[in-house]
Amino acid sequence: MRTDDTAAFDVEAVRADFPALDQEVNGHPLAYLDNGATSQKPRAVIEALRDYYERDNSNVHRGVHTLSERATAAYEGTREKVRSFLNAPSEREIVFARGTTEAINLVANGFVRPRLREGDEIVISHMEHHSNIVPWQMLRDELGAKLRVVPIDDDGALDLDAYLAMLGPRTRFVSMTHVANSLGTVNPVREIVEAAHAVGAQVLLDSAQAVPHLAVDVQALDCDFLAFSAHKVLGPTGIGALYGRMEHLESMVPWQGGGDMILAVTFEKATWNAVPYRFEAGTPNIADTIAMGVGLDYLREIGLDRVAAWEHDLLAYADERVRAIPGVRIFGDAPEKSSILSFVIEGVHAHDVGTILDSEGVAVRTGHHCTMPVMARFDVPAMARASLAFYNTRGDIDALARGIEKVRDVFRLNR
Ligand code: C6P
Repeated sequence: MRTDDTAAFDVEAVRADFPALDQEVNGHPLAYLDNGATSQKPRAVIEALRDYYERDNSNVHRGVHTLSERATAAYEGTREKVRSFLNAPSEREIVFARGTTEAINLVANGFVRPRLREGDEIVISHMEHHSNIVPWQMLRDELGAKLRVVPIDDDGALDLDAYLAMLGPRTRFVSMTHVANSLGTVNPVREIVEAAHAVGAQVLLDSAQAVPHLAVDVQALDCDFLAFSAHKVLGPTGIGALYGRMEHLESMVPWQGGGDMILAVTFEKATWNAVPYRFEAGTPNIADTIAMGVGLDYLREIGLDRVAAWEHDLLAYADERVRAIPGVRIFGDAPEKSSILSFVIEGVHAHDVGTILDSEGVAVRTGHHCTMPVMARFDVPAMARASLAFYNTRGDIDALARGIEKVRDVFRLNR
């Protein structure tokens, strides 16, 4: 669908672009509220995949034949789309990776590892996804560095004062989530970056949960690196991107060796290709990269301001509906919050909540959401999480609320 800034947001027109939303699950219309795990895909993305395989399928950067040239142009075209989506200065600052996890590991191994000395400190927060904890633990254990963890308060907000107090001459790197996947907290990333720079440290933002919901401008944020996954932002799985400041990328060693990342190879040595190809060893994920660009185009056409406003309203409605149900405890009440409603029903395991909700056609995620330290912080083994997208409606939220009432009925909590 096409919209302009003044047009009202027509959610039904948007929903018509997403074939998977139009189905019944267990005899009920699907209420897909698991967008934090992965978003549904608009028809344009699905068609881009099919078109590529039907017309342009060939390898990139290698052939002089027409198909290869078409594939290369479309593949490299996505680099420009990502650049413009993030407002990066140069498309050479966009590295394709399998997703957020691989992008963080690339920075950990290509940028931080060679600079890390024993006793140096890496700063993360208590609300990180495992993908932004484990790579740093691995470096810490191997190189004798320290991992400092910024605490969060009972609302799930970052303790900014504790963060500022943690920074010092030993701080080598800060890697922080932009939006927390289990709490929805939107972190004050501009302040986080500025304070880290003041002590000479660089910052990576894990924007996996930010990019689908808010406009992200790497120049305004002044971050050094930023990572996201296409599959959370309307695109396919298995592809994502890393933004890295050119001076940092130029200084980085390749992490994986193979085809496409070299200029010349002898048995004595290899010379590296230019940035960003130096970090993209092997035949890349061509079709999914192209489709990622189509997903970003789609989101831009709708407009992230409109997306944010719609989701903000929906989250407030969901919070009000769910909070009113007795025995429900909601986690994450930070002043700045985006699109996530995590909860438990007292006396019921989150997996049972998820199963009963599914029987009502409501898809939520249950478990630790790859944030076990967050579960420990709030002293629960697991949470249920409804995560919203711009194609969700108040009807989806009503279905969620009815489903929670059903859980309470099944467990005889309504008596
Ligand atoms: N969170 C969720 O249900 P990958 O798997 O590489 O695409 O993304 C990892 C990742 C990193 N950071 C954040 C903040 C994330 O939310 C995720 C993925 C999904 O919350 C799947 S565990």
